[in-house]
Amino acid sequence: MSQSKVCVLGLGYIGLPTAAILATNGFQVVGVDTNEDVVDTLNNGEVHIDEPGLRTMVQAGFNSGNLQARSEPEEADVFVIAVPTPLQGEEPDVSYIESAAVSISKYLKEGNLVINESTSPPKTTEETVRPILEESGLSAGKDFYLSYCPERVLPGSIMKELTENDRIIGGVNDESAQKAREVYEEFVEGDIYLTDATTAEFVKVMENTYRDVNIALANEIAGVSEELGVDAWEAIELANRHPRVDFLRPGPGVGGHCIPIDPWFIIDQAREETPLLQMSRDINDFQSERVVEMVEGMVEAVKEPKITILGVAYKGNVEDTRETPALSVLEKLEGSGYEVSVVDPHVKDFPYDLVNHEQAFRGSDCAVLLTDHEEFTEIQPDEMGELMHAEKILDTRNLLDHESWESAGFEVRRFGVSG
Ligand code: SAJ
Repeated sequence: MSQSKVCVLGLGYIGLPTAAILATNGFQVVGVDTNEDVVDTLNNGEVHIDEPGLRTMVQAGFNSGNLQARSEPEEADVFVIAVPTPLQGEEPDVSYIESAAVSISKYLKEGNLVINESTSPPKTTEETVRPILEESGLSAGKDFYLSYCPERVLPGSIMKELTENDRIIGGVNDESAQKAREVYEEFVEGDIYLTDATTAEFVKVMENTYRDVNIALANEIAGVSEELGVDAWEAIELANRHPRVDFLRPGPGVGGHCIPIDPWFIIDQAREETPLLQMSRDINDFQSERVVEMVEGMVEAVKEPKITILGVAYKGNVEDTRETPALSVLEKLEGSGYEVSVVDPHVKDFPYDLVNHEQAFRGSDCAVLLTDHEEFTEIQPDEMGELMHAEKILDTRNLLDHESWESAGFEVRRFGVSG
């Protein structure tokens, strides 16, 4: 299948790495994005996504002539849809997938293969993508092939996981699944499993829903631990010694463009069948409230407190702030009349000013660690303590060496450990 021409629609966190990997594994790739800035950035030799190893691979693709960026699709052997599927409220929005399918159908030819990689509500490929493509007069599974193949890469190690992870491919028929396998086996080192399109769509959202429910369980365990006077982190560590137990970790809430979103793709299809998924979403969203309640308890004697926020990215060591729980923490703190100052060494733009450690800690009544960035473990508590009005810190990720902060004179609070 290599030497084929592939058109990748959507040059975001998944589309661009996929285009780059295909271009350095024998395919001629045209990357397409409706955002002119993205196309211009790439054609100027720049890369708009901060992901280890991505820039090198994109530039190798461009330098070899096997990767180009365009704002319109063109005729190809294979089309890959890798566009966003955000939520509108609690409803999945598949309009980006629809417009990608419409733009493909103009160029669709006999023998083509179309692969939808975008996280999709189950049945989207069969009931939304397929009819749009068949408006070309070609029939899916016969004149052209149509499959669904989700990614399962962890932001921060996308380039590695895109090749190493197993892939699930779901075809509208067996031949479509087989045709898609011929593409992925050119670069996937993991195992490739074939099924139908709807099962593959369901598997993807199940995986992230599994994680959301288990994060909610960890958050609930943290609340109970505080009631019991038990250290939740120690209890989870010990429970996970059981060969078949794997508790996740409490935190200030669930961010990112997937985990807080994907459960709604299942809830939306079967609201009455999903009380656990809905309750898990509520539990995880309530965590930001818990942060504010704990901070209020730590600064209750202070008039107009200043709060230092450490980290606004949705998780450690990434720059992405999509759906970050930090935003609701900040809005709630400001709503309570607190002054806030924000530090995040990874994030470039954010609705709040991003300052350096000294500016953030100076005159602060309490620091709150929301994101487990590695850099925060290097903060010197005694230096920061001298700048602060009161030496207090709430570590919602159990990241810091709390003994060294305590010996520097700090009152340290942690999620899952009573005060
Ligand atoms: N979080 C916790 N406690 C934990 C783990 C995570 O509070 O124990 C929080 C994180 O801080 C973050 C959010 O949950 O705010 C999501 O983080 P994550 O690491 O679970 O997920 P993502 O969004 O970076 O990546 C997930 C992965 N899915 C699974 O692990 C099942 C990845 O494999 C998917 O490809 C990705 O979603 C996606 O794009 O779908």
